[in-house]
Amino acid sequence: MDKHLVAQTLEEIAILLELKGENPFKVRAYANAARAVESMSEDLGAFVEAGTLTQVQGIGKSLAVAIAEIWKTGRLKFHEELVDATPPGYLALIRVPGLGPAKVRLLVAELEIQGLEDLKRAAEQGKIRDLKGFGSQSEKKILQGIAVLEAGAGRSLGAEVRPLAEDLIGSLGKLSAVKQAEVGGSLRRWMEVVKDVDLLVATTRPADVTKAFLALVPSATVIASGDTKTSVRLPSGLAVDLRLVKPKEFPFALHYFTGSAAHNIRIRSRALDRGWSLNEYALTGAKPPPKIASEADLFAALGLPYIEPELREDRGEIEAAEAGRLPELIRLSDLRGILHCHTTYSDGHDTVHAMAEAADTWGADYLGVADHSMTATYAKGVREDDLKRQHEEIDRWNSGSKRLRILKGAEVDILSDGTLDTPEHVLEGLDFVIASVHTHFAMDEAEMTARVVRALRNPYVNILAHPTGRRLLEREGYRLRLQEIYEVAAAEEVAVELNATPRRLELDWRELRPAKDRGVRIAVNPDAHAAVEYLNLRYGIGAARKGWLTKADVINTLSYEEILAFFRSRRR
Ligand code: DGT
Ligand code: CA
Ligand code: ZN
Repeated sequence: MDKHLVAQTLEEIAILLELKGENPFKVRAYANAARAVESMSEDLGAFVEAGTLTQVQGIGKSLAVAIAEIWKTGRLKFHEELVDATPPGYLALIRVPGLGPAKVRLLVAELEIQGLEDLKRAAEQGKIRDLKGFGSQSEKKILQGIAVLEAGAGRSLGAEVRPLAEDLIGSLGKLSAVKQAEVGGSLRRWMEVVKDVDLLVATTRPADVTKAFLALVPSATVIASGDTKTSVRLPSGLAVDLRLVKPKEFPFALHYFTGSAAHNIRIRSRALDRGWSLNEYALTGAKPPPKIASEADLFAALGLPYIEPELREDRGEIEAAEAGRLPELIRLSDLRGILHCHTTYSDGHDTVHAMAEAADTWGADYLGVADHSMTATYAKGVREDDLKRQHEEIDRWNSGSKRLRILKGAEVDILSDGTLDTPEHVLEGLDFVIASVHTHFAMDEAEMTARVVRALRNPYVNILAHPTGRRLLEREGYRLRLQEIYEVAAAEEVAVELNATPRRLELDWRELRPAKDRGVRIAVNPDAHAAVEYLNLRYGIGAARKGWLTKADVINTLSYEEILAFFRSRRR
């Protein structure tokens, strides 16, 4: 059994209880327990066996019993009863962006809506706008939400499925029957959105491995299972494919099933040019190919240096490899500072002190605190006197014995005319300023571009945050002439953010090279609203590597002194 599946079941119970209109404390208990299980660093199974689950923060007595039941049987009777008692379609409705439990209950009660199709019809026929709490605008939003769901159907955020995939591969790798085990597919290439999970194992005992795999995902539906491949679907809808190959086939299979398909086609034709034939199991031909024991050997046989999985998109990596001009990709360990973090002064969950302690433990040299500014009432923006108190707190920390320095920053709103929402005398007191668009998304491309350009020219602005406002699988970004943004950002020496929140991950990795080619520097920022969200940086670095970024392209690889100088140089 895998802890992520336990967490998913608990999370779903929280949603089902909320839909039922249950006591909010009960709802929160399940949601908290789901989070506790998800973020546990110890082995959940050991706690279950020892009967010590209640020692884990966030898990009470009855939840401990529930978790043990899921762990041991792969299911939970209470969960199944809830699913049975929930009108069909409820769970689909709650996934529509903007629809919370209260709205779903109302739609069902008033319009007898039972699923997405009913909802779509009702919205198209204009039946929703007259309900209490809805309007023609929300009707439009519902239709957009359904379209997004339809487009993203069956796809998941990479970050959401990666922990599960890595844990599964870790468990498989420990089996004595397994020689090698890797995650493949789009997940290994660090795509931001993935269709499924591809796992790859080298073994001479496929039946044993298959049996062990199925025991790890007891609640899954088995779609197909044989000696070379087992496909399952998890209760969440996520498909997982396990491929089993012989040890000598592993390098070929790993390369093939990592993809992308476009990259594979290029590599296969390279093999053909050399008189060989390449497939997922072997390199063969009249002229005997060299011995291949790894992916690196395979690339070498084809006259290429090793190409990192993130780059395998046929976007120039083969040409660059051939010319010896592959970038030395940035690593997580290159980051020296963490910028763009929220605290309890605005909508963050942790105090300045807690964020700083955690950043210090993480290994950062500096932390850039950047709470929302005043007009951001949607995010509890900080008032001026509160900001003063925050600065006193920061000064106290900085004069203490800790190695980590805290930078005073703010995330200020770019108003619709391109001015900032924060007065100059406040900006003056900050070490750095992040500017972002959080309102009035529905501008045309020219207006939005002019708005952002004006903000970039403001001498206090240092970083343009989440430049297009997209939410993966939820909404497209607003329209913006990015080329123009790059030119101005480069000239003004304003960094552009690669926001590492899994649902944002933008600038999109496909845009990083065009930006960098124009001279734009990038800030890989966690946009953390809690210290645990420093983990986002891993996903940010995945996207940065996918976008060919090196250490030199990213400002928060600079030392504390260097980044301060970078921020200050703009104001002169
Ligand atoms: P996904 O699942 O849509 O997020 O993306 P992938 O890349 O994981 O695609 P998937 O799971 O369909 O297949 C895994 C890999 O197998 C893919 O990256 C490359 C390889 N592959 C699959 N189909 C083909 C194909 O028709 N031709 C070639 N050359 N490779 C393929
Ligand atoms: Ca895949
Ligand atoms: Zn923001």
